Amino acid sequence: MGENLTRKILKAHLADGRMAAGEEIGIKIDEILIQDITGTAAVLHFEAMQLGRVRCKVACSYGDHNVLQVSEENTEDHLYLSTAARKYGIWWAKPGAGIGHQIHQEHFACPGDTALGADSHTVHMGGMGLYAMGAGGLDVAVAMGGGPYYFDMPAVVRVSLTGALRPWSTAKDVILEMLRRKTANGGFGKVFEYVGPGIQNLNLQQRITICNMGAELGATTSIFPSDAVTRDYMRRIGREKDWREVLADPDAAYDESMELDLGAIEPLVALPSNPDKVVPVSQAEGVKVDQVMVGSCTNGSYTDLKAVAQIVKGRKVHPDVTFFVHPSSRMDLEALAREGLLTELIAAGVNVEAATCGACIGVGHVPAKGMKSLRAINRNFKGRTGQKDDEVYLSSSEVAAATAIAGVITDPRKLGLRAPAQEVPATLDLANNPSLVPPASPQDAAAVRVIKGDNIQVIPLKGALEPALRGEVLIALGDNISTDHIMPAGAQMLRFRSNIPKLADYVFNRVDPEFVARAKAKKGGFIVGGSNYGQGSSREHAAIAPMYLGVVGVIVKDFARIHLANLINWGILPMTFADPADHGRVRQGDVLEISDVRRLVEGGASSLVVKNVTQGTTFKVALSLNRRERAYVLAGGKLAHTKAQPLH
Ligand code: MIC
Ligand code: SF4
Repeated sequence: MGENLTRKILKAHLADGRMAAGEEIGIKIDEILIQDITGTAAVLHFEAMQLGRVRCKVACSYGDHNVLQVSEENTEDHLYLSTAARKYGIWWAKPGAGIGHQIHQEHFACPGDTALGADSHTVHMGGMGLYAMGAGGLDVAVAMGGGPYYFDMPAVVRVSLTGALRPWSTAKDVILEMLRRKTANGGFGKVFEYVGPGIQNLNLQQRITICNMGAELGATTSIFPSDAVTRDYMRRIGREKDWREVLADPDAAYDESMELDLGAIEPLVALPSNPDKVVPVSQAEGVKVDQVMVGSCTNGSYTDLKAVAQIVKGRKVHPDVTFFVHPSSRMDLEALAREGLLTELIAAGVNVEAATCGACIGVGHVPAKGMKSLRAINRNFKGRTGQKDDEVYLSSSEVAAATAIAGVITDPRKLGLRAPAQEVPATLDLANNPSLVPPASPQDAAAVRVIKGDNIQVIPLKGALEPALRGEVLIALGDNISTDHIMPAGAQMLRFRSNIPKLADYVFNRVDPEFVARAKAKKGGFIVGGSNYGQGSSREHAAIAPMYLGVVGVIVKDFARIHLANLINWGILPMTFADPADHGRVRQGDVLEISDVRRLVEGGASSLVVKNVTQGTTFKVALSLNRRERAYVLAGGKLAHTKAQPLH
């Protein structure tokens, strides 16, 4: 039996462990991505390692989320990141260059490499034949220092694509169809490896869109081979020398397989408020919307912008709709402008905004109460726009453009237009990208001063695990709680990403504004949640800030991958209900007690008994920690554990 692509790349990068599904492995990382709202913490961790320069093939820091610098704290973060980048051997993409994933794809990504990013959508790079994952800042810092990245060996799913997309069906609809079939945690512990005759009919950017939004499946990552399509794209952008063929063996073995006929896919829409609430566009047709957006790392590329320009050409945005576009790369916008197509967007009344995450993360275009939005982006978790009662539909850029013209959700097949071709740019002048700044040479680096403003605060640590735990259930939640619910983003909060004591004041702010006061009054306690707890973003702040408020344990039905790793890294005990029915029995305000917990964790216990003191009952929870993770939890987190020794 031959080997699949995932195993081939992992084998070539294996630093520790055995590649059996579910067992922990450590891999060497080639390419690193950090950004301006997780990167300050990652760089602080890296500085604590005192290694001087990064020890990976390439690292780039992207000023992409806070491009508008709406507060001085954001600008201070950029100053810190840019000066640190120069000194430590990291590239710096200036605010306005675009969204990190797209810039990285264009400038640095090399097929066959491993990539790790302090952002969940780093999986984007899978579309170019990289094995790429998102992680918390602490894990990324270790990899920047040359240390292995540890995670559980995933099961590899063969997704066999046949046929070709019909007009008006897009790559976005392919990933929405995956979400419809598999749901938001259907990818847990899995890599989706796309193969089959259909992949020839998807261009590089379409493959990227599919892999990018694989994050919403909870997948470890997704990957396409690097083939003639990849080579053609890399030739166009002037990087053919970085191309290499990376394929699965023809007789490769897989852990699971599934089939998808591209020809059967139709335009789809995800209803509010989770990316897996997918229905055919016909079921949402006619819904009046106030806002339409095209952008994000999923839908902001040249391919999307060009499709939108072709649809709105000669038309006008509906008077009741604000239609805004955030390009994901300034180079892509430039390519569009050179073709004269930018004019079509402007003339139609589309607001062409900075190349940034922008409204995707609640910076700008916050809907008013009662407004509905349709967005060609990747996430519609409730409150993510900055409006706690928002109603966001997700779709392709084509459905979005048609809707912006009509004012109601519209099936673009009814426009009577020819479907726009899905194109990648003919060329990109990457060598002249004015927004990419190289690091100083090792000789010049010594003279570079890292500027750390007042907003860059030392990250607090937790104390060692207590002999026993006792505390109140501070909040009891249902399924699919995202890190956006736990530690919201948006302009108001993002300025405090480098200042945990201030940021912590917003934990669960949009779910329960009383949470922080309660956590402070009770001096911490427990969080109870349902299935897929911590889905979405990689932000380790969703672990650090609750830890700062005294949260000692989280008990849920099951966790999302990156958040689970972050809880362990920051010393919070992650537990799952042995009997999921117990989830419904625990109430906010119940006092829980876990006796002898420290000794049990030290002894490698795989389950614990929790006493519900208020109700006079007990229930069992599972504890799934390996030796390394136990050491972190016992010490009060990974940093606390490694304080006396180098981090890697
Ligand atoms: C997101 O899409 O939620 C973000 C903002 O890009 C996050 C990173 C963060 O919160 O800093 C992610 O996806 O990891
Ligand atoms: Fe930025 Fe949105 Fe992509 Fe996150 S999902 S990296 S906020 S564009």
